[in-house]
Amino acid sequence: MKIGIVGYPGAGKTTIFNALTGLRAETGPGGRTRENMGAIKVPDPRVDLLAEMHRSRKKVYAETLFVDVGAAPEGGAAKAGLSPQVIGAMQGCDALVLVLRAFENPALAQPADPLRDLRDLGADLILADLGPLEKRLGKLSKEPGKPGEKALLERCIPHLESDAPLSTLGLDAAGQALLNGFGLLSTKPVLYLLNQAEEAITAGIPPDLAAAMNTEMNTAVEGRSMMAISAQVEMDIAGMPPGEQPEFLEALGLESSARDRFVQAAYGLLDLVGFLTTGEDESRAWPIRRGTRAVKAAGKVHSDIERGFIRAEVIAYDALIALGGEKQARDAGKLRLEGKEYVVQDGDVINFRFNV
Ligand SMILES: Nc1nc2c(ncn2[C@@H]2O[C@H](COP(=O)(O)OP(=O)(O)OP(=O)(O)O)[C@@H](O)[C@H]2O)c(=O)[nH]1
Ligand SMILES: [Mg+2]
Repeated sequence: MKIGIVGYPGAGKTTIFNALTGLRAETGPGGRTRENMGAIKVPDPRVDLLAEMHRSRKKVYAETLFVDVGAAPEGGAAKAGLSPQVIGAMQGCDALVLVLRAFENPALAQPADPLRDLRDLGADLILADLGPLEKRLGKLSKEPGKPGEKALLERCIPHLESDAPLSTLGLDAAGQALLNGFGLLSTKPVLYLLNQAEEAITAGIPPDLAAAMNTEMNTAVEGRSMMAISAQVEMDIAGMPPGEQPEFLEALGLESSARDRFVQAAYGLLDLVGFLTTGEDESRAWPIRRGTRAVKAAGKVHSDIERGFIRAEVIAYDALIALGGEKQARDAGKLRLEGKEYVVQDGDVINFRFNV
């Protein structure tokens, strides 16, 4: 899973990237043109508890890749739009974090205006999608025989022209599949990240701004959410020895770092669920798309298990923990035998039976 960090120059993208990954990419204008990439482990207390219960030698968490795609040229749809380099980097991402600057950056001429950035970035994504779709429609008009695709584009283009992202078009699975090859940006799940000044972090998102953002991002659409952090503070925390962090947080009036909350929010955007495997070797979380069938989930663990799939022995994580172990769960009738078509649920602890 890959999450792109996107925003206008000086919004704090690289600072956020560093806070998340613990890396030390160059911030400020000097680091502008570089693309930074780093992986993080998704914190999952379920893995910790399972490992404890089974005395696992190893714990494996799900991983997420973060990409700081570099700066989007300032100015919104009326101006230059996104560079091909930035568009290319965003196309490779499963979800986007749009960084909105809410602190005064002395290196920038423009004062902070997160709502302006929210609107302009939205317009930039839409503009980037229009180009390839219009080009394709032009081609299709000359080569008839693909009425389905043509009709779809004739729905998408006016929608984009009315300043609405494709995520609000209500595309069905077939439509989504047809559009897959275009690398469209406005179909991607989005997390709006308000980057606030240090002084404002305990206050959260000002109510009037939250209301305006809500209207603007249309929360009726699944896969869009927002949160506020102070990137500078988060980066400072990430760079500190763990022992010194609590005191620093307390001095700032904070209970905990925003990092874990942010990772959970970004992860939640992707509509992932996690199943778990556990034993003496390892306890491990496996991220899959919601709706994945047991046989496909088995394939994540090993292609042999998918090929030779017999059944999945499933215990819900909560039941396993509440009852205190696999034997107890089995005795209580909480172990289910599921077939290939079973849709895996978040928190299923699975033992796959297979034969190759
Ligand atoms: N006061 C304050 N400064 C911040 C915050 N986040 C970032 N900065 C500063 O703002 C400047 C720009 O931050 P970067 O992380 O380099 O921003 P960027 O979006 O990566 O910038 P470009 O790559 O140039 O587009 C740096 O000097 C940061 O130290 C913040 O939360 N508060
Ligand atoms: Mg940068």
